[in-house]
Amino acid sequence: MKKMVLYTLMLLLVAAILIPATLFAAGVQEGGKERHAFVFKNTGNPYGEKQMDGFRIGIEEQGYEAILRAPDLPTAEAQIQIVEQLISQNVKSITITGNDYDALEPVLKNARKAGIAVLSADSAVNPASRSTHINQADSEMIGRTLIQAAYDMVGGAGEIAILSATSQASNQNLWIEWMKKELTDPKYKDIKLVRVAYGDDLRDKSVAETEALLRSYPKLKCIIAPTTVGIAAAGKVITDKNLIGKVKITGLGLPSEMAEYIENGACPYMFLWNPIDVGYLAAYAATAVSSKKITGAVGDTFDANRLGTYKVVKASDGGTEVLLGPPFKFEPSNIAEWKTVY
Ligand code: RAM
Repeated sequence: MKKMVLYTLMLLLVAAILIPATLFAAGVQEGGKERHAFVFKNTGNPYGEKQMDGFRIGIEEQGYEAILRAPDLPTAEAQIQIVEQLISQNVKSITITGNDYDALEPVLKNARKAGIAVLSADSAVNPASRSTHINQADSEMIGRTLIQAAYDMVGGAGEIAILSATSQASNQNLWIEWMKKELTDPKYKDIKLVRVAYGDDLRDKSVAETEALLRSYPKLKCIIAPTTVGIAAAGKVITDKNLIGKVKITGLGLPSEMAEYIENGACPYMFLWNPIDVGYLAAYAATAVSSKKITGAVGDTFDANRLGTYKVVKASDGGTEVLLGPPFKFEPSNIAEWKTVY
């Protein structure tokens, strides 16, 4: 009798160890839910939080579980470690906002070899690393529009500077490339781009870089910051230093963070898309790839629930992408209505 009880206890113990291990190996949690991961550039970026919120909502409404990760600092090395952990957790998909275009390729290829769907969103990784990329808006349009905005703000002549995120961020770098192409138009012969500075999407560094630009270029008339962290930092510096009207700010900013600087005139106008929608669209693209409904090839279509049907198109880097839609202009007349939205 005692032996029977002992055997039963042993069997229960073995079952308790084996059942969760099998579930884990199949990429599901105890509750039976598939897990889909999103990796952003770094923590402490409200834009990234909104993008991840959108991803979580899109994953959860499909009945799955979302894993949201970001390193403390926006480096490729730190993201590689996170991806390695996600591979060993056997998630179904990984969507990454890359801190580097090429450096993540080996680890992302390992993920794909392990059967995990890999996509990028917001800041692309190279085509060999991804099934497709979720692009927030047309990159050429963003770059050209920001130069046109600066031209308009400085009255067609003067020194301008760019305050970017990290020097490796593929989204910012692509926009800057288009800004430079736009500047080759003879229309801009009196506009001088004096420097591209990097605030690394860190608030303090972005403040310090803005101050350094103002010190080095006392005639500076406009700062273009194609990053939500950079533009908010620049808005604060211009406001604190009483330079409103003397140095204009434009770029890509969150209405919630920039309302103050649009209302006080430091930033006459700026642009952005809805970061929640970028994440939400990524959630539907990720599950479409992981469930093998699509491969991420040109012409593939998938349903993104409240956003409608999307088509995979050719990207300028030779890979494919899904385009969310045109960016939106935020200015004094509409900022009040948007500042509570995102
Ligand atoms: C920052 C990030 C992000 C970018 C926005 C505009 O928050 O660098 O990647 O898309 O700005």
